[in-house]
Amino acid sequence: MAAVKDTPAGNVVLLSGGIGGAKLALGLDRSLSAGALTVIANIGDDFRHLGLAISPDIDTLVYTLADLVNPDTGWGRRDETWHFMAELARLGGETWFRLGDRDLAMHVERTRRLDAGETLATVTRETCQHLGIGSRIVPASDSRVPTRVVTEAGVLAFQDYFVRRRAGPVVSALRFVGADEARPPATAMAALGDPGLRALLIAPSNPWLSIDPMLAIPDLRAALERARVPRVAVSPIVGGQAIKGPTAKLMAELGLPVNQASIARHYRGLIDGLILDHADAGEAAAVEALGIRAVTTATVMHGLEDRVALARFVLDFADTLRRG
Ligand code: FO1
Repeated sequence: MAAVKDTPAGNVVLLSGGIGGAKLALGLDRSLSAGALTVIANIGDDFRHLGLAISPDIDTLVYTLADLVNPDTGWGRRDETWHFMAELARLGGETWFRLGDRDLAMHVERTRRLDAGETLATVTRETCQHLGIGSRIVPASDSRVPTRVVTEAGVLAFQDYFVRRRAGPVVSALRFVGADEARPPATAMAALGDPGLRALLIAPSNPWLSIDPMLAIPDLRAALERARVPRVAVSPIVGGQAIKGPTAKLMAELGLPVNQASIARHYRGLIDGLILDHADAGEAAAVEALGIRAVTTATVMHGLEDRVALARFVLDFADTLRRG
């Protein structure tokens, strides 16, 4: 599809997790002029595995914006082969977290550079340059902020909970270890404080698993709280279900009604507007009662056209919320 560039000038910041957020990031990347988009990426899912530094949400964003992502899974590389995993299985190695042969190059190179003392922000920026990505992808912090999931089965590392146990154990709380001391990279703070900032967006990612690890970083939360530009989130819940992943299950386990008011309440003080799917038009009034503007559109993104259409809707809605 030929990308029709959006007209009003200004930079945009998107807070994003992995698969769902990356779809909106792609729509924004294709709608805005080159370099106008900064995506601040969740690092709560990051871990060391097989000696390698894994940053799943960064890689999902990178592969999506570089048009290299596996369209079937939403993570990892397209045209992937799995010889490494097969040989690892033959040796009795750990295979619950799958690293494809092409994806392995990303991990080996990132690990080498981090171990040589480079920052995650630098490695990510240069990876984007090598892959021809015009937008900036910036980790929420250069220091580690690993998510710990407090469950009926004990306190679990994020990928143990999410991938190995398929988000099965009932969750009672989440912890973001090191968040209090973490600082966003200078590029993230510069993007958030940019006088040319047009809008601050929150992707339709899981608010508790993917966005909260970033909001737990004091400077990031404060930047959202004091922003003078329109702040808009896209709800990840459609018709009482998560578009993808365990958001609805998690909300129920945390004792929250699985509805739009719960999402709005969670982001209260951090957003001016919430975008709902048409299916949830009946819940707009409950969101507005919380002092947050609510509008509806088609939020389920199947192809590139849907991603671009949602991106343009988000930008247009944000422009209507501009304060004087
Ligand atoms: N998700 C899975 O469900 N199974 C996997 O084996 C798996 C491997 C994997 C490898 C690299 C990568 O960047 C992502 C990977 N993911 C896998 C996805 C990822 O762990 C989760 O979807 C995110 O952490 C949640 O945003």
